[in-house]
Amino acid sequence: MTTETSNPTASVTLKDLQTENPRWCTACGDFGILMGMKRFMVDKKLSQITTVNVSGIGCSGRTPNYMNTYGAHTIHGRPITFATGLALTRPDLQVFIHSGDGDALSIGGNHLIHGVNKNFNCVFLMYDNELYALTKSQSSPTTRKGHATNTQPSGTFMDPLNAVRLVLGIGASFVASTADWMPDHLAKTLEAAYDHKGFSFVHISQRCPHFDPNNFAHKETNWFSFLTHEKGIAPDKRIADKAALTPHDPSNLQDAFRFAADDRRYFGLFYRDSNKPVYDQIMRDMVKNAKPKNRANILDKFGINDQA
Ligand SMILES: Cc1ncc(C[n+]2csc(CCOP(=O)(O)OP(=O)(O)O)c2C)c(N)n1
Ligand code: SF4
Ligand SMILES: [Mg+2]
Repeated sequence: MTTETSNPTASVTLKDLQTENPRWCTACGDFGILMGMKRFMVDKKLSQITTVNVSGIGCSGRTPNYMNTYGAHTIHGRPITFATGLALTRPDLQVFIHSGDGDALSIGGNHLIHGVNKNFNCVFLMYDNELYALTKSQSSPTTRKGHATNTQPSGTFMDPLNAVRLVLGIGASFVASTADWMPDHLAKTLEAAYDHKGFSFVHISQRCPHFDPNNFAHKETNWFSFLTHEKGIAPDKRIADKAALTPHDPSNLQDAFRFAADDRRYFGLFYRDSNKPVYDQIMRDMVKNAKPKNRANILDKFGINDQA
């Protein structure tokens, strides 16, 4: 999401970013994502006054309240609308979108399609706890088959929607995947997403111990692999020696689809295309290059001529 102006202030610290205590359940994965965001901002020396965190609604939607930056907790499924306006009019700002699996793929699915396709400049964090948490455990598009929720108490009967495959199919220019319990990998993923110009889609496996305590065996490493490449994202340093590593060139779209469809989960950079046109840049260039028009009597040509 590289922006057009350089950082105008001195380094930010973790303390500067501190706000009220988050109202999430104990051990919620959202704490890890919040910390990953803060660490990334400190490492990258981002400014509080040019960073905007935008969210929809959900437990995930609370993050902007807990970062001492500018922010907007918007409405369910609509953070992309708000963020598009910011990206169009304020290229000097760093725009981060925080959206849950329900927010991004159910009510906001249509907006996600067009946001990804337009490739406007932002980092999109999809918190995937595989259910609607704030509204107390309903099935979401990513709920795993067989998992019981309040809306499907005898077990969800559909296969989950694969968000990574979906956005690759739409033509995303940047697709990466990480997890809330890997702070080092999460921060590096955000850094790679930020360095990319365009819509950077970051899928985050997120624990919801309150409604789904057995999801994600976060202490084990035998169910996933890190995608590795010199131009990719380095594996999480705390567990790199225990986890499987899979070489993958992030310019190879066909392989990206193959890994996305695999039963095994992969963390790392699936795909990056630095040449895809960026919507807000195109729009700004259009405005800049537009020829001035004489606006006098401009409405007359739309009038109905009674004499004709
Ligand atoms: C227009 C509208 N419809 C429905 C709701 C109720 N609602 C609030 S959050 C939510 C689902 C949130 O799920 P997700 O996006 O996965 O976020 P999580 O809570 O899991 O982080 C729903 C249906 C709402 N607030 N607004
Ligand atoms: S309900 Fe789940 S996602 Fe929401 S705060 Fe609690 S643990 Fe986190
Ligand atoms: Mg959710």
